Amino acid sequence: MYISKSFIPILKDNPSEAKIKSHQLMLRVGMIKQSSAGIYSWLPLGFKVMKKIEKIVREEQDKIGAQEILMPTIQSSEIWKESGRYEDYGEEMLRIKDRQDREMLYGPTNEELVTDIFRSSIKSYKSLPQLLYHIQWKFRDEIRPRFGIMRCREFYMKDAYSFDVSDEEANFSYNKFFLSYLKTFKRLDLTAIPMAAETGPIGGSLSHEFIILAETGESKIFTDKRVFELNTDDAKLEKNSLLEMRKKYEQFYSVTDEKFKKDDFENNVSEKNRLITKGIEVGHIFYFGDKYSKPMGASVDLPGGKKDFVKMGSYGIGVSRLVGAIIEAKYDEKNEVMKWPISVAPYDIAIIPMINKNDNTALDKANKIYLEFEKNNIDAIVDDTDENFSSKIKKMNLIGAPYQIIIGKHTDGDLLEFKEVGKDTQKFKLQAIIKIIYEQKVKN
Ligand code: P5A
Repeated sequence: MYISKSFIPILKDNPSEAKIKSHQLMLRVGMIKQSSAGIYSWLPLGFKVMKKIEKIVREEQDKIGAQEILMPTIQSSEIWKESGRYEDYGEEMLRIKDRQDREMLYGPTNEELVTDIFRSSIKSYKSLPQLLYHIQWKFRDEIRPRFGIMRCREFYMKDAYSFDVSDEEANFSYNKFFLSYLKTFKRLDLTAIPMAAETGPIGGSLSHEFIILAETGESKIFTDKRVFELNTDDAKLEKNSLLEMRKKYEQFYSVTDEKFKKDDFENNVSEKNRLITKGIEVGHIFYFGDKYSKPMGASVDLPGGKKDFVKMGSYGIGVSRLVGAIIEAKYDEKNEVMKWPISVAPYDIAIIPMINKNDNTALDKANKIYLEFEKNNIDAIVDDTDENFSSKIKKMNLIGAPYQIIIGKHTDGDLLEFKEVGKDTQKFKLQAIIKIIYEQKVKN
């Protein structure tokens, strides 16, 4: 992409309405545009990042055997009346009437709809487990939408649902999602900690929020620092291995403030390991047994001839919120430098030629490099405008490609000035640069 042809409407200064750095950066580089309170359009740069996040989320769902479907955004109130949540959900639900005067709603979540799909087709324990997911817009009429796409009214969520024959099997499904969440967030270069949490309007007896640390986060958390040293490297997709993984995480006290008990915290965590801070909830998983399957009559035949209601869980990831969460984690607001993880970067590398009037040498060189990158599936952005060098650097620092090539006075022969954002400039030949970027991309 060439800057002169792009739709990347960059602002000179931080917009005053933005209170946190992700909201500032997203408006500043034109990733999003507000269309009404808590409702946003996604412009090319923002949309590119969100689509890359979505792809990683999808790949990790597929790896645990979840099957992708797509349910509509508009739902009928009937199924919500069956589950009993139509009244309970309150003002956050956007209720709509169609021309026949039928009560409809814009889905805030899909437990009812997916249970209806399940019950119409699956009748036997032999077809279990079923893990279904979709990635779809949701609407919640939040009382105070704020922080841009972090807490908005219309947002993009991956929501998955599991159906099992028993509590034990359902626990296995729950643990598969637990693992897949840790792997997903790791690929996004985030450290997300699973924390025991309240279940709220979704309901159920067991729940974990996945939280990344950030001063601007809305969740207060109490945790044992040692939980940050854990990883999932030895976890396999089998019952015992996943139980071990859950145990490993649950041995360390980690809760959100709704679950916080001072005595438990102080008795379980030595003073030097205590961490009380704030974080952003990027995912939330729930186990609620037959809370929906029972009132909605979703049962299966069991081996002995009896029937039972299926045991269900649901599993959410805030795909659009993650764009903001990554910025909160990676943006150096003081120096105005963003560095996207290569796995989701809108561009892999920025090419910054210093263009002098009546001399196209630098731009010609930039074009050649661009074509070479294109051949190697490296997505570059070139600043082909005639702005001065320092404003070009500023702009590219905000856009946040993790690598930069500068073509200027010091570019001699085949050696290019190459830099990984945040590190020193080095001189490399183009083929060496391609190799470095290629290897980083493959790793992710
Ligand atoms: C789980 C999947 C649910 O809705 N039902 C289906 C369950 N969980 S949740 O915790 O309420 O939401 C899941 C994730 O969605 C993101 N999220 C939001 N993102 C932006 N703006 C909002 N207003 C918003 N509300 C929820 C969060 O990342 C949350 O973890």
